[in-house]
Amino acid sequence: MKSEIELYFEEHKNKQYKLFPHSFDKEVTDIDVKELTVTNNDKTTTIDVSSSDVTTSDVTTQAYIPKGVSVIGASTMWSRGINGSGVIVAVIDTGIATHLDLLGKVVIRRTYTGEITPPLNSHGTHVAGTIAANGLIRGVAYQALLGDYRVLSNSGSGNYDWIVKAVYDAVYDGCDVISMSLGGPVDYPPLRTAIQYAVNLNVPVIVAAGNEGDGNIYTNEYSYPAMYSTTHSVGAANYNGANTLPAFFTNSNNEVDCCSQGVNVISTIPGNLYAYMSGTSMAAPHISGAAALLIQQYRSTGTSYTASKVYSDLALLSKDIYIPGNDNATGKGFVTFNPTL
Ligand SMILES: [Ca+2]
Ligand SMILES: [Ca+2]
Ligand SMILES: [Ca+2]
Repeated sequence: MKSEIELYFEEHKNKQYKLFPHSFDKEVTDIDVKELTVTNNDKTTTIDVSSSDVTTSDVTTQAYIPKGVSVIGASTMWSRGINGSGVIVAVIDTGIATHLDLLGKVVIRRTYTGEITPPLNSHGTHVAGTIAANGLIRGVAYQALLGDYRVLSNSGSGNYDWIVKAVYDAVYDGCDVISMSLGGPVDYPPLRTAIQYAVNLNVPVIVAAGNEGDGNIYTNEYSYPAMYSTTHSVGAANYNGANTLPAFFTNSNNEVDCCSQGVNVISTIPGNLYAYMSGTSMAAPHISGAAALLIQQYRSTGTSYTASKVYSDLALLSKDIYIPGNDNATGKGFVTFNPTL
């Protein structure tokens, strides 16, 4: 006799966890690779800088700073020596491919999907680059290390229990932040319990809000684990100063905590390439990187912290946008370390 939950899994096996970009592939060019060609180890490159999403900022490093990394104000922290050093971020996703911009980054690799060949799906590598790339482009916490927890297959599907196991493993492995750019429509109690466990051990869990949004802030769309109050749920926006708006696809509900750049985000993909992708999946890793910066800062000043402190400090960094005050699409607002933005 199968349990209710086993029957549920059989019924929903391949649709529980879907990658967010796939839900609106008609609206964005998912894998729109621009000309960013690595020629050799000196990292000479050509890049299509006609796109306003890519800006050269730090001339001393020659690294391209993607728009989302720029507008989260990461360089404000970098200039104080806070760059993610000593912090490990768990990326629970499709796996992280080898990439010159991620050399030496991945210190833990676990796979739950049964796939042992390099990931073909770009999603996890893209997320990883936004957090910690350190090469031609820079992630928010470019000196942070990564844990690769591969719970979504090349086809983009996963099993709830793999994700539950990955959360426990990430805590066991000593990861300092958990980043999850995934979600499904169901509240699965073991996942709720696993996330509570991580949070109790001071590991903040940063989660994409989901892409089922209808462009209407007054209707709710739900995704788990983003709906758990123990996570920090990140919506997607397209930064445009005081006129910053939420992305039309971003889920709205009263558990959205903040937002970050989630439209036309350039980052690393397999094959030493780069691509623009959109989704709350792309917004969340900016905040995971921000959490890594906060944790390094706490440690450097001998400040003890909890996951709740990370969340509340992220809330303090959230600049109100869109409808005045906390709102269901952008939460407390657009996170930035740059007080002048
Ligand atoms: Ca809505
Ligand atoms: Ca929340
Ligand atoms: Ca607002």
